Amino acid sequence: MSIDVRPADSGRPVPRPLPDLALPGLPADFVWGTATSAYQIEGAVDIDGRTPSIWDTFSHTPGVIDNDDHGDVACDHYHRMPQDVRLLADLGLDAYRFSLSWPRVQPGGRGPANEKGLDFYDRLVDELLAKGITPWATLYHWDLPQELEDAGGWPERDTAHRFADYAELVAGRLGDRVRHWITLNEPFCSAILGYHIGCHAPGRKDFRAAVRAVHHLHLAHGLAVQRIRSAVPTPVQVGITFNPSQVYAASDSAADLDAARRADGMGARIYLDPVLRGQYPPDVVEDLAQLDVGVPVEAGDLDVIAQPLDFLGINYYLSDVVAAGDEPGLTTRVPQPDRPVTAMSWEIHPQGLTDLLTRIGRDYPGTPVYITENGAAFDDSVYGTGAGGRIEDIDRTVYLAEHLAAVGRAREAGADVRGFFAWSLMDNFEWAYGYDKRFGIVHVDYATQRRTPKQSALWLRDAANAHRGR
Ligand code: IFM
Repeated sequence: MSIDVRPADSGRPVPRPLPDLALPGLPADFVWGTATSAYQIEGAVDIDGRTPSIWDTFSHTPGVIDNDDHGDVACDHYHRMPQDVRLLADLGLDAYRFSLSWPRVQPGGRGPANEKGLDFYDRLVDELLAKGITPWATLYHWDLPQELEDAGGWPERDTAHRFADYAELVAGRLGDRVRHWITLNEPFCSAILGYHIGCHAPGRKDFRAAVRAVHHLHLAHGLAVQRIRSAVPTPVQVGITFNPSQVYAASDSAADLDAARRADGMGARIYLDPVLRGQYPPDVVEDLAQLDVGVPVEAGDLDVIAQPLDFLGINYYLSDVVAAGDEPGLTTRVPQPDRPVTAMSWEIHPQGLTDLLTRIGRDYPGTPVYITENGAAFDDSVYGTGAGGRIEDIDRTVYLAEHLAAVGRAREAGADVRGFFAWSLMDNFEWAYGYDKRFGIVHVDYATQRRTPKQSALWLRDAANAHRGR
């Protein structure tokens, strides 16, 4: 396990100073929040009518997840939700971004809503509002109902229409209280990791299918925006969350510059352009055509996909330096040994976030941005157990402070960034890495389900308060 539990003060290193609470560039009305997703925290996978998603199937496939972990219990949030909302209230942040489990709300992905499933989110929203926390609902954070995958999954156009129906069911029930909606979380991961690389559910390895999935996820988004807007009274805020790569060329050589263009095309512009500009980037379409891969666009699709949005969600963890690969058309990632890394071996590069936000502000003007995820896994040390236990996660605290400072710099350079959600509220099921990688600002002892705010949570609370002038 990546957690080191020691008796209070034994072997405790000399504490490093906490980062400054003053973060230039962040205004008093900046939104401070935390984020989670359904499969990563809820557990209760076969309760109250929920049916399996692709992640239940995938995580129960031997050998695909570290330690063969799965989300059957996770943080047991389904049963501990009121306590978790109290925890959020104690942190005093403005907003909480959660996702809904599609197969909990609409078992099998078709037909009427499962009222018991919707009741859970109904109660969650009420608990949040009662404590003055603004709910931000994400409709899809990767848990496609298994039956829809059996029917072909995201490479099939019909899945987009099924998603629109689901969006309408949820918006119809929660839309009187939820004002902030995110259609999809990181469609790159759903399409490329799920259907091309195969390290995420459903674990397929078929590039053509992955490109079809990209387009149908876009279509699902556009259709869902239309349904949300018709189901929810104004003022409603609807957006989508992408995790675009921030790509740098390893050198100024023509080959490396072209590698960077291609990596940016498939990692960022193939998502941003259709949704925010109503077209696929011509160079990306050309690159795909060279591989004999087509994007399955039908008449009218791009008009649906490019619905006006109220905000763009950006998830940022790392940037990429790339060079031309050994064969034409291939790119290779060039490690940067001078950069420190997290427990995921992800290079820490806050300037990449400034550069990404500045670029989005320049190339896609007019859409406010929220950082809907940023955070880091580190191997935490717990000093003392039980109620007196504490987690001095200075690396995570510094990571968050440096990335908030990077947002401040982007704002000063003109980027319209309005909020920041730390990933994650609590340690949880980190997909193919299971429970060993801890991203939480609240520690979870999985044996007892005890939650303990880490130093990073307390620092975030204090930083938010300092910026609100409290
Ligand atoms: O845990 C994930 C989350 O579900 C989506 N964005 C990245 C996080 C860290 O890998």
